Amino acid sequence: VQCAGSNGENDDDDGFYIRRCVELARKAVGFTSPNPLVGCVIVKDGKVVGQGFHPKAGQPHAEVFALRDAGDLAQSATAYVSLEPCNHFGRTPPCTEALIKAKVKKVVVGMVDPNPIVAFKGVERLRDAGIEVVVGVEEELCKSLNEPYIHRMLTGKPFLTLRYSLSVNGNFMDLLGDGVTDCGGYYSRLLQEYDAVVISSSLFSENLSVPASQEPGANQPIRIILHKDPSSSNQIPLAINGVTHKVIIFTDNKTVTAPEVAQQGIETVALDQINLDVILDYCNRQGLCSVLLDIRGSFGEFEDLVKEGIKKNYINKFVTEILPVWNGHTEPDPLHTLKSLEQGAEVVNLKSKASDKSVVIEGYFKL
Ligand code: AOF
Ligand code: ZN
Repeated sequence: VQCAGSNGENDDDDGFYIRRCVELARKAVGFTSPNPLVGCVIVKDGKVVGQGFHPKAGQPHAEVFALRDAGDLAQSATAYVSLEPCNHFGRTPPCTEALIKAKVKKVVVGMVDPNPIVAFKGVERLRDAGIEVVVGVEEELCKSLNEPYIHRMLTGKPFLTLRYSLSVNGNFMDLLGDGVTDCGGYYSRLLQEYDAVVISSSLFSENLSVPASQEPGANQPIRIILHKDPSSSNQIPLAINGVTHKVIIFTDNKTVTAPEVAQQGIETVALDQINLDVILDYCNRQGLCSVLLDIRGSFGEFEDLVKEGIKKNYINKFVTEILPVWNGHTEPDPLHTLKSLEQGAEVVNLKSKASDKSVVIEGYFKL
């Protein structure tokens, strides 16, 4: 690939190639946890001679694929990586050694790896080997690529997003504006980015849509089903028939799941109390970096979780969809109690996107 006006030697080109790394890294969205999304490009004399991305935990890192792609051309070339190359033996050997062995001349790094085993050590190792290293090119972009990974690395908790739909006059709604089945719709794309989605068991009993990413070959998040209503215990296995993605049911000790649940290989976790601490700890132990709390169905099941999330600063992000409907659901809604909470929460970095079906607003809780 010839890039007009780039020779890999000036700062503008550095940004260009790191943006290309991020583009490559995104090909694996949803598949890399607990590992980050990483892309790598090898550039020589203004030409891309190798590129790669990290496809999945356990598989080689981005640099290894890019170096393989470049072959001998990697010698004296510049390697661009969206995340600091690792300097440790994990499931795979250190990328620093692969870069040194390939005799690259320079390495441009998007951001330092927040993983304490790696942080700055990768950069140091490369510099010790006489390689020129530039750190922090398109850093904000690289950070936004790996929000969940960075958050879990720094806090030991998965990145948590709250999703819900409202009518234009602010009532909760079960519906999704673009429908779960719309490929390319915001909901399907949103799901694809998450490792787990927490849903209400009433989505099954009320015959609402069970979330799945519709994009071809997309990541299907693990469904965590909250099962707190004893009266619906028999409906779960019936509705789960035909669902091929991984499902975990969290029950409180008062509810029992029907024997068919276990027969379908669905794991049931019985808890004294279903709360966010337990859900997030469980996900963290499973190596899941991101969790979507999808508020539909039985709103009451989410009320305490949302309250706990706001109180303990566990909620990182919200995604609100406003539907072209007046009224909608009139039941008590999960955010209702929050209206009387003394504690407020500041949200920042708002973004909105309108289609003919809805307006989607997202933003971050200032933690
Ligand atoms: C990179 N490039 O493509 C990735 C990196 O168990 P391992 O061997 O896969 O190591 C996982 C750690 O390596 C992960 O936590 C992160 O610090 C780093 N991931 N590093 O230079 C990559 N995936
Ligand atoms: Zn590595």
